[in-house]
Amino acid sequence: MITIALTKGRILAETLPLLDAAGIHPNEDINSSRKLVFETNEESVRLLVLRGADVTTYVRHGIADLGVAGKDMLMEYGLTDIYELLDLNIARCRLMTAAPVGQRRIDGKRQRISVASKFTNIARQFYEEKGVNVELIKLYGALELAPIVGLADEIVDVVDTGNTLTANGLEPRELIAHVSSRLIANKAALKVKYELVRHWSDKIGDAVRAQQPAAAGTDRGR
Ligand code: PRT
Ligand code: MG
Repeated sequence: MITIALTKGRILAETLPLLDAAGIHPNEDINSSRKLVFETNEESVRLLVLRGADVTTYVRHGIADLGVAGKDMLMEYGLTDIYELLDLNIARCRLMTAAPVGQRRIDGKRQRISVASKFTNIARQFYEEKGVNVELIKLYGALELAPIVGLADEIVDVVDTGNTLTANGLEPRELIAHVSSRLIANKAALKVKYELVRHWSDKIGDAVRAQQPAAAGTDRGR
């Protein structure tokens, strides 16, 4: 038996076609169901549908053997007991800093700046490497509000089109990392269930290459 933890939301929408091409078909429509566990046409494959941050936890603890999560989540929560097997080349975006349009950057080397993010580990490391002093404020959503109402000078968030920043009077500043979703595996499962894990990661890898032959491994320029 192999258990695959999927990230719900926009990643799920792009993961299901890959699983389909790999020959994994859930026994019911994941999108219209409120269930969290799904059996599939493959007796040996079961799917869990979770929040991105929880996918890393389930895989780390070996409850799920494989998982699909954004690189942002892997960077934030770390790869302890986890292997990154494949870049699925889906749900691409960028981790960026952002600030109100035209707002002058406070000299963070002299003065502490406040940064709001749900990615506080990533943010801490990024500013630390630049020698900028930050006070980090952990938020769980609607980050774009924080600089407007004076809760923070800057935010660290994932950006796709940038429309959400623009709509809230913000502009992207520094690129922290390019993000796409990854297939991850529990390290112990990779040894104990090597054949099954290898079989399905190969199938999913084939599906990735078939879906995006030209774009694989490259940036779409956004
Ligand atoms: O539910 P949760 O609070 O965790 O996040 P969410 O609802 O914002 O996103 P969700 O659950 O659908 O997917 C989260 C994962 O998708 C992230 O871990 C990323 O790996 C990936 N991803 C890809 C994105 C985006 N693109 C993205 N654009 N996650 C979030 N966004 C947000 C962005 O922060 C902005 O608020 O979507 C909004 C629209 O983006 P723009 O730049 O196109 O306006
Ligand atoms: Mg969501």
